[in-house]
Amino acid sequence: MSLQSREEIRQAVSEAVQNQPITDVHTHLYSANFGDLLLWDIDELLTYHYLVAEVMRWSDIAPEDFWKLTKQEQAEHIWQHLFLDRTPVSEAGRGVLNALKELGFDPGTKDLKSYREELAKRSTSEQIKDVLERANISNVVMTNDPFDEKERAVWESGKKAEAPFHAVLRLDPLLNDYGNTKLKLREWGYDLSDEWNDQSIKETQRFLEDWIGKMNPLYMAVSLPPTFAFPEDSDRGRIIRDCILPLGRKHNIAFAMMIGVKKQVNPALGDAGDFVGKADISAVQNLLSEFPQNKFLVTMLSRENQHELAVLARKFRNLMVFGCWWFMNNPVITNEITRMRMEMLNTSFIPQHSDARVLEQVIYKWKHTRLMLTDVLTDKYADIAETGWKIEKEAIEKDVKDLLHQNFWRFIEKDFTKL
Ligand code: HDL
Ligand code: ZN
Repeated sequence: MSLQSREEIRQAVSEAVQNQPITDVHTHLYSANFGDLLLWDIDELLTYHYLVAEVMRWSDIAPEDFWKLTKQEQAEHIWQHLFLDRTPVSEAGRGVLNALKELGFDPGTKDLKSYREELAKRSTSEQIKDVLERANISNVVMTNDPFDEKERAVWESGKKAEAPFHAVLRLDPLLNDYGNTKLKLREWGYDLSDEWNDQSIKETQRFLEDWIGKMNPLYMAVSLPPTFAFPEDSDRGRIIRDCILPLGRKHNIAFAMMIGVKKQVNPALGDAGDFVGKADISAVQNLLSEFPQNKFLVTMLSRENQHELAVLARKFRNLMVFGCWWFMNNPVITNEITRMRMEMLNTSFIPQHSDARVLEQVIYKWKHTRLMLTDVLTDKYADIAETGWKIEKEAIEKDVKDLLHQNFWRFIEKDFTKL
């Protein structure tokens, strides 16, 4: 059935976007068997580090005093300053209200106590099932850090990611702090030399392959500073060249680079203390060009890097651009970035990931993304219909499936050593 009026197109787009189960390609969520590593409930929603940063602009509390409060007291402090004393118009504030609404609560009652009491009746597994169903999410990709003692213990006990959760091998301490991490790896039995030599390469690769074996990760990932450079005569440059990329080719595992974070510019704020900087994208260009048999997932944190990242993806098929990361995940920017990507890459990109740290966040992060994507796709299809091209409902559904699911899995499965 071909659609020609804008309203017909919008209706078909809205249904397709709503009905398409999503693969969420980057989150900080965990399957229920990882225990309290998975954060959920209203107090975790309210103490999300995005809201901690925002409350510090109104409250006079000293950060160190805030951290001494209980989780519930922290949540109530944020609720008072950001929700009761003023309207929660920020993206993170709106998100809490939309999460409550989609969970069947009435945010209009502003009755935090009742939300807390109702959620306390649920088990973690029940909440995971309910939240993923409401958000229509079919796959959740985790962030798994072998250097986090608590998480390491879960993996060492033999636990695995439970469907529909999938593991990712996150490597920030190895790539961004090798000097200290080397000492820990030696404690774990990896016989690393003082200088970088064949022994170091062999043992670092052994460490990586041990964890690839444990986790069966969909990709290896790292967050990188705006100063990230490649090639670079540094520990990071050598480990990427000698270990990450050879194993990526051997095991057909993508390397995800999340570039542009200035860590801890205000350490007193904890996770809320990270900042952003424009990166030199030539590092990505050099990697893509020198390693055509590797595949790279890339997202960047600075708005100023977004246009050149989209243009770079036009040059290299082994680059998959993904998400509107962190400070990019605001409607004014996600709308701009998604239109720019579609105008330059057609539908060959992954428009969003939730980056959720708290389970219920996927409800609002994906509600907001679906609203944005519906607007963008309606405009794009209307532009095409205006030329006399017939827009078919089935074609819309196929495009939406690519954007929200298939582009990721096709890229994960594609082996660039065999192209
Ligand atoms: O490094 C990352 O994966 C980032 O997403 C950080 O976790 C950041 O604190 C975050 O949650 N951003 O949304
Ligand atoms: Zn993240």
